[in-house]
Amino acid sequence: MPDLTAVKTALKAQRIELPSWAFGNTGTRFKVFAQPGVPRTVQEKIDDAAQVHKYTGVAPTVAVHIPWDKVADYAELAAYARGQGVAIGTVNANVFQDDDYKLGSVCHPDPRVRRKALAHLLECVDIMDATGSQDLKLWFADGTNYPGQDSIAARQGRLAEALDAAYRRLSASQRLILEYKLFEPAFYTTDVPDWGTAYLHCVRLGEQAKVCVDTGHHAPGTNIEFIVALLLKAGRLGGFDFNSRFYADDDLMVGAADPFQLFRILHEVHTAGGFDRAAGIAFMLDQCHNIEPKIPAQLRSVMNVQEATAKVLLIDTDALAAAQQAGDVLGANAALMDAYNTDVRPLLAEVRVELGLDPDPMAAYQRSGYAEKIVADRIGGTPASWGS
Ligand code: RM4
Ligand code: MN
Repeated sequence: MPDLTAVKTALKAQRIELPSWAFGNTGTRFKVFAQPGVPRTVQEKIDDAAQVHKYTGVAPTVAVHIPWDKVADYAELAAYARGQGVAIGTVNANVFQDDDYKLGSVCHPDPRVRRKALAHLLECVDIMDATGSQDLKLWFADGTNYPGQDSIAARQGRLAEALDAAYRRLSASQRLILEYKLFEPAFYTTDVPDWGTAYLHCVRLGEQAKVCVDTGHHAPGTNIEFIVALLLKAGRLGGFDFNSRFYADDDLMVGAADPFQLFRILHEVHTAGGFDRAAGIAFMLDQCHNIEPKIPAQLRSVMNVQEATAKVLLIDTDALAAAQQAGDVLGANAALMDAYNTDVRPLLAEVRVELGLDPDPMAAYQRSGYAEKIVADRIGGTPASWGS
């Protein structure tokens, strides 16, 4: 059986990154439902993220999305975050919300648009230099809607050129994290549709290029843990964008739609030693809270990742290995299911108390009065939303 002290130590050491955009107003293409008390500025997004860290103790970094989180002085923003007890994490480039990008960004047929998109990627590395961020995360909405619309092969060439230039701009401690997504907004072809495409580009680029697995970016029924195991084995898993999906890129709370899938994914991470900080796996949330309150939803999400992690850490790996070696199919399956079926909430409550936190982050946050305070304080201004 795993040593409980070691399990607790691993849970205390876990780090989960929050997305700044989870705190702004979001919705679907049908409607964005505004919520009261939503941040008007990047600083207020950081304030809200800091609340999630305050009550969980494991979420000390906030990913930013540029230009949604554009400011004049990024070193100052990093200092502001430090003042709130958190740090700026991954810098996400955004080359999908400009009229110029109708036919794509770095894969666009017009070299002028490609230059503009690349300039933005390079600007994001400048921002990383100022904030001390390690990761540049690239997701491209590029693709085509109709057969014949553009050359699939030519677009791959243009993509490679832009990635090469962005990669060359990185310093030795920075990484380029390439994210794939099956479809949407393009419907016929997507220029980085799957892990294989992302992996091929990363291998060509070099060791500092890794793949991001966004759990919402696969076809229904895809075995994501298999992809994770392969990428880990190849040393090319940069990290996760965690969320839940029922149908497409739903961006719901991680572990909500299929907590067992999250457990299976994290089991592969554990098997490969990926919970070790040195493995460099980034555990990030990429979610939108359209109808639920945002800070509690982020708390719930962090707790869902912690619960799945705790269950994985409780797997009796010796019994599992012995059963696998002996061809004991049911025994091996039982070793996993025993851990999965354990109620780890009391264990996590203990971990929090040992960290000097409230055992129940959700209740502690609700009691704090912060939710009421931001509704009362944040009057006027423009609430943060997609595109601002
Ligand atoms: C994309 C992708 C990116 C995220 C944007 C908002 O679908 O998941 O990671 O930054 O959405
Ligand atoms: Mn994502």
